[in-house]
Parts: sequence; structure tokens; C-alpha cells
Amino acid sequence: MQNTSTAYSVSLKELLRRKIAALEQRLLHHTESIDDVNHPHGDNEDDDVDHHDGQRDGNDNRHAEGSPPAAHHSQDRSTTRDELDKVLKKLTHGSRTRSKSSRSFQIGFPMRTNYMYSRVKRTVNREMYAMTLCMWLKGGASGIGTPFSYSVPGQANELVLIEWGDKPMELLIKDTAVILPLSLHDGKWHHMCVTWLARDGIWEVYQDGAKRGSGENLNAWQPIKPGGVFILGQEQDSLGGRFDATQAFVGEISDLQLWSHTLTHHDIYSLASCHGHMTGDIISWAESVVELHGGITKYPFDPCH
Ligand SMILES: [Ca+2]
Repeated sequence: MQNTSTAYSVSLKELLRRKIAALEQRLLHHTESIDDVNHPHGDNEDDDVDHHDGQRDGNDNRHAEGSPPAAHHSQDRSTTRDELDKVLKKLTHGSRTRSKSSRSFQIGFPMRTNYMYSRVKRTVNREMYAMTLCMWLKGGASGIGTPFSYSVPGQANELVLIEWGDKPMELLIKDTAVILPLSLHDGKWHHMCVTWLARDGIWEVYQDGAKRGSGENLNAWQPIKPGGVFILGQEQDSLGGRFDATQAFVGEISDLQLWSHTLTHHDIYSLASCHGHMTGDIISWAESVVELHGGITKYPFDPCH
């Protein structure tokens, strides 16, 4: 997957380089054509006309005749400015495209193993009294396994999303589990979110922007601890390790975000219907954040395209 990602960024760089070169060429061409206009009807001639005008009657006409080149001149200048604006816009757009592409990817877990995993190079810095976890997910027909797990020292199951054995998908917070009524086995991409509040332990689950379930007393009043390890694709029995192949995730993940607050139904609907993009304050999906191990695949992908 290293190669895919390198090739991808190289081709993007090449595309940008070519775009800039083409724009430079256009700008140069344009500057030359302005010079061509200026030389035959240069400023000196305009001065001459003005000089004559001062000595004669009916100079208004002459003056009017003298005006068009001057107007043309300033028009060219504004065209040049437009051209420069375009270059700047393209350059800005270019970098925006680049940053969009750094989050437009998916990771794939083709087989159930105990060695394919992705570590998210982020942690929780202070106790979390609320959270929202969202992702685009495509699961296989059999049990999905563990797309997401967060363990902290002393508690391997601080925050886990798991579907294994004959059980449906569950959300675990510190070993307390609730069933998430989701249907993710059709081999299609789905957007899913879970929200949780320490106040009364209120939780909600959404699939494709619609609420599928909710409840309370899920670890009420107990915050999610900081300083842990985020792993995608495996369930941790110890901090960052001791994976079990039977609990491994099989499928694809994209645009995973984690917030330390709850998103509204409206926010989640916007995300799922691609009407807006928001990034998590704890985890924001980006190539630089997601570390791949054991042969996970990575491809350019935009779930909203
Ligand atoms: Ca386990």
C-alpha cells in the first residue's frame, strides 16, 4: 500500500506541476501580446496627441480618437490582473485539492487475520464526557468483526465497536455493551455514527443519516479515559495488542471521524447525505494519521463522490 500511496501523491504532484506550467505559459503569452499592443501606439504618441490638442480648436475630436488605445491599455491591464487572479485561484484550488485528497482514501481488510491492523496516530488528551464516532463502512456478508477499538491502560475495552460470533454489532464502553440495530451486510458502503453522553449514559446510533436506536445508562457519569490507543480492524486485549483473528474486521473503512462531543441528528444527516463535511477534534481522517500494518490495502476513495 506504500506504493499505491506514493504513486498517487506523485501523480497529483505531476498534475499540479503541469497545471502551473500551462498557466505560466498563458500568462507569458498574454504579457507578450500586451507588449505588442503597446509598442506601435506607445505612450509617446499619446503625449504627442495631447500636445497638439492644446494648440488647436476642435481638439475634442482628436482627444476622443486618442482615447481608445488608452482604454484598451487599461482593459489589458485588468485582463492581466484577471489572469493573475486565475493563477492564484488555481494554485489555491490546487492545494485545496491536495488536502481533500489526503482524506479521500479508504483502507481495506481483505482477510480475517490477527496481524492486519491500522493504528490511528492520535489519542484522547483529557477525559471525554461525550463522543461521536462516525465512519463510512463496507462490510462483508459474514460477521464484520471489530472496525474500531480504543483501549487505555487497565481497560482494553474502553470504547469498542464489535460484531462477532452470532451477535449483532455492539458498542462497548468499559465492558458494558449495547446492541446496535444496524444492517451492514449487503456489501455496500454505509455511513454509521454512534453518539454517547456521560450524562445519563445516553447513546444513539445512526445508519445512513437515520436514527436506528438509542438508549441510556451506558456507563452513565463515567468519562472515557485519555491516553489510550486507537486501533482499526482489531479488538485489543491489551493496550495496542493481543489481537484475535476471530474478532478481526473484514471490509473497508473510509472517512472515520471522532469528536469529543455529540453531533446533532442534523449534522449526522448532512454527513451521511454528503451535504457537508466535518472533521473530528479527536480523530480526523487523513493519510498522515492512519498507520497501516500487515498488508492492509489503501486506495483513493471519496465516499461522497
Ligand atoms: Ca478480544
